[in-house]
Amino acid sequence: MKNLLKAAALPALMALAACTSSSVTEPQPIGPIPTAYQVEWHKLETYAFIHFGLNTYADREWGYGDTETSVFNPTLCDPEQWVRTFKEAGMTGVVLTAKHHDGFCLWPTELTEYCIRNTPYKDGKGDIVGELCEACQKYGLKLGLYLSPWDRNHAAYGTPEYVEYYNKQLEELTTKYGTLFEFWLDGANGGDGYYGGARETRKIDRRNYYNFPNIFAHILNNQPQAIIFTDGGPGCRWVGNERGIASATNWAFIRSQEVYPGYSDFQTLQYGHADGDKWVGAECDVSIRPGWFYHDSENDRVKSPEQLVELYYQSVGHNANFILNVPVNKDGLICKTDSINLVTYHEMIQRQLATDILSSMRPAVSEERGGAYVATALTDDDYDSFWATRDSTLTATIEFNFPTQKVNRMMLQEYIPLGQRVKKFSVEYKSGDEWLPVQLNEETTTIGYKRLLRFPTVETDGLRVNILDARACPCLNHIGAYYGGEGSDIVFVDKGDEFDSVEFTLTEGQDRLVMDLGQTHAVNVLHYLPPKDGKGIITHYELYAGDTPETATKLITKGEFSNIQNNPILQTLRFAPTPARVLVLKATGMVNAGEAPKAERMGVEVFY
Ligand code: FUL
Repeated sequence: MKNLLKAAALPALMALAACTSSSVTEPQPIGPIPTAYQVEWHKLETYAFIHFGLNTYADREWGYGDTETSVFNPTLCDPEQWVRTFKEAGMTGVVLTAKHHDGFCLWPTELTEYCIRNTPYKDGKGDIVGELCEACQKYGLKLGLYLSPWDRNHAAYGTPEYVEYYNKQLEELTTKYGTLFEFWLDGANGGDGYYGGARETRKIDRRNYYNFPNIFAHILNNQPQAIIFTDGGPGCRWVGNERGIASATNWAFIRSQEVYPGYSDFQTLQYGHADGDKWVGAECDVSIRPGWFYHDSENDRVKSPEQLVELYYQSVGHNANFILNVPVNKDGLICKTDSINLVTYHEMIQRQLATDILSSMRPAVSEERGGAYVATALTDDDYDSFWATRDSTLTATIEFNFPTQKVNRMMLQEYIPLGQRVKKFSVEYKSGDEWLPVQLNEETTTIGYKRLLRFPTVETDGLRVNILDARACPCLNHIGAYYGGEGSDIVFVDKGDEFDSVEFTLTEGQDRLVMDLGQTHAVNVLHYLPPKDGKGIITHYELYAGDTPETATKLITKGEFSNIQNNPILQTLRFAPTPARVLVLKATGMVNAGEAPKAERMGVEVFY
């Protein structure tokens, strides 16, 4: 009541007398608009990703396709443990790598021998996809599946026969495991692989080889509600990085003719395309550990609850969904640290956004469309009630007055079934008789399904949201404000990696990085952190040892830095102790051919 009186005392902001409901029409949608399935998908907000397979045992990120199936034996495997953890962490679903790039299938299929039937797990009678599906049904989580188009095991990869095989796999996964909320198709294709023993490089035309339109139709025919993830949808899109963050400005649209799996301008996906013609919301993928698969060596590098909180604000808080990977370990379980950090992060978010100061208030608005589109719709709990202005009005002011409170968080939501409209807004708080801007460290442009703002605590009795520009009359269904407590939950996610290194000098050559250690050491580990600006990233290498740069010809090891372009984390090579004064990391493949190799940091560990 108090708020109503205060609002009435502000003539400039007084709501216009409401028209009768019958004369008020619903605002027209402004395209592109989401399908009803996409709207439901946005509401899922956070869910888990699981990478599990032969790589878990072979200690690899990208299997070559030749790892023996006999290594797969998760003796304590318990998909219910995974799902219970996710539920406690507030997640709404889980996406599993039914098949990663190595071609190994976690479900018993007759289509290939390279599958769980030929493993010791449950004497070949296991079915990880089926067991996870049952666990999800038991605990009420949604299931999604990842089926890598690239297959480094299949002999026919690169020919039309493989595409047929891929469609048969799709048919099994989309008919045997109930309702799928999401289907994940990544765009990776590194070329080389085992390919039934051929061990060669196979290049495909990424845009046309798989016939993606046909694959999408196939999935949707069997699972119409499934949101298909690729670089450019059709259901949802990659956010253009594997760090789990969307830009503050984030449109849920893309120029659909331009984006396809393997899209070269992928960095633009973090913003979306303001002039896009299709609704394809962003999904932020990141792993709780540096790699996507489990590695013993990463047990002390699990993201902290504070880091996960930061990612939540930069994904869900930036109009995107948050898919957080939690690798299952060799026993078939989620590790303790991972599950503790997950649940703690969720509790921290819940605490920070526990009490909505504005709940049920009636703000003073510069204009009200009338009918059902009134100011109280901004603070009720009904998703489908929303406030709007008249069609021709593209700016507005929404003012809340309340007894003095501490505030440092806000939530804004647009009613997306009618499109994403707001292009610019600002937030102010009342300080005495003045209105001052809250101090934000990011731009206030788009809102979309959800926008979360964090700012230094203000003690105030008023908050004001100014809609400064919009594509059509603003339609907002929620504004909330919170006091999230004090504390240092704002941390840098990408701190880089720490390691001890022997002193050395580094020289960059045309195709190599030369490390002179000053004296001979028995080296057994080399670290390579790729350059942050993306220029000079090595994808394939040969590592040589010797006494001088000229005589460093003893080959220690060679291989690929898997997935380094999308996930440019510290790469660690372990090998038998090798005496060396000079180490040469020769680039045999680069992200951008022709560039000279560069390193953000390098290091070696020596064996005593
Ligand atoms: C990428 C893959 O190459 C990685 O291995 C991982 O699966 C990630 C989620 O997608 O494209």
